[in-house]
Amino acid sequence: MLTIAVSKGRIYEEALPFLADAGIMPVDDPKTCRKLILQTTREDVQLVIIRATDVPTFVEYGAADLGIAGKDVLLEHGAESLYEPLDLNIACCRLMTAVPKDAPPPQGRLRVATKYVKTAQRYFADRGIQAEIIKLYGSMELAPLVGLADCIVDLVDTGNTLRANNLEPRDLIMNVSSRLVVNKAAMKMKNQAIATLLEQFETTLAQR
Ligand code: PRT
Ligand code: MG
Repeated sequence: MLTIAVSKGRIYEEALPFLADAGIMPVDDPKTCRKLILQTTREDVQLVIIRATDVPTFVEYGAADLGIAGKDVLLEHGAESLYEPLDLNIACCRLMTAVPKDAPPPQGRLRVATKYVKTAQRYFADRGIQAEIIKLYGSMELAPLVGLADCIVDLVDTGNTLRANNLEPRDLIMNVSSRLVVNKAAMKMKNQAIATLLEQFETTLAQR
């Protein structure tokens, strides 16, 4: 049995065609069904539906053999313990700093609100910028508007969320896409099955 960890938000939608091309169609729709383990049209493959940020953890511990996760999540988690054989080039966006429009340069130590604490710490430290990182779990855009932070580090796609909150993107930290990750032990123990799946995913990628 192969277990694949996916989150049910935007990555799931874009991952479905890859899975389908490998003959993997979930029997239930995670949007309407509350099951967390989904059987698929392939008897030897099941999906586990989890939070995007939990995907590296499940795969690292071998609770899932494979997973699909954003590079943002992998970098923040520290994914040295995982193989990352494929860039699926889906759920693409940018991790950026953003600031209020027309804000004066902040005085003293920069306050940064983000859920990407480690990534932000590393980014500012590499540039020799003294930054106080304030961990938030959501609605980062609000922080500069209410004086909690001078800037935010968050994902940007269309830029609509920033615009709607009178913020503007400043510096690109990295381009983000979703990656296929594989548990290291599973790569050895289930090599045949995983190699076949990787080939199928590669074919799908090449056809795009
Ligand atoms: O469970 P949880 O809420 O933590 O995760 P989720 O349900 O959001 O997970 P899911 O499956 O949707 O996947 C999240 C992953 O999608 C991220 O880790 C990224 O790798 C990827 N992704 C791609 C994005 C975006 N684009 C994106 N635009 N994740 C979030 N956003 C948010 C962003 O945080 C901001 O609030 O969309 C807003 C910005 O979008 P624009 O278009 O207004 O710029
Ligand atoms: Mg979400």
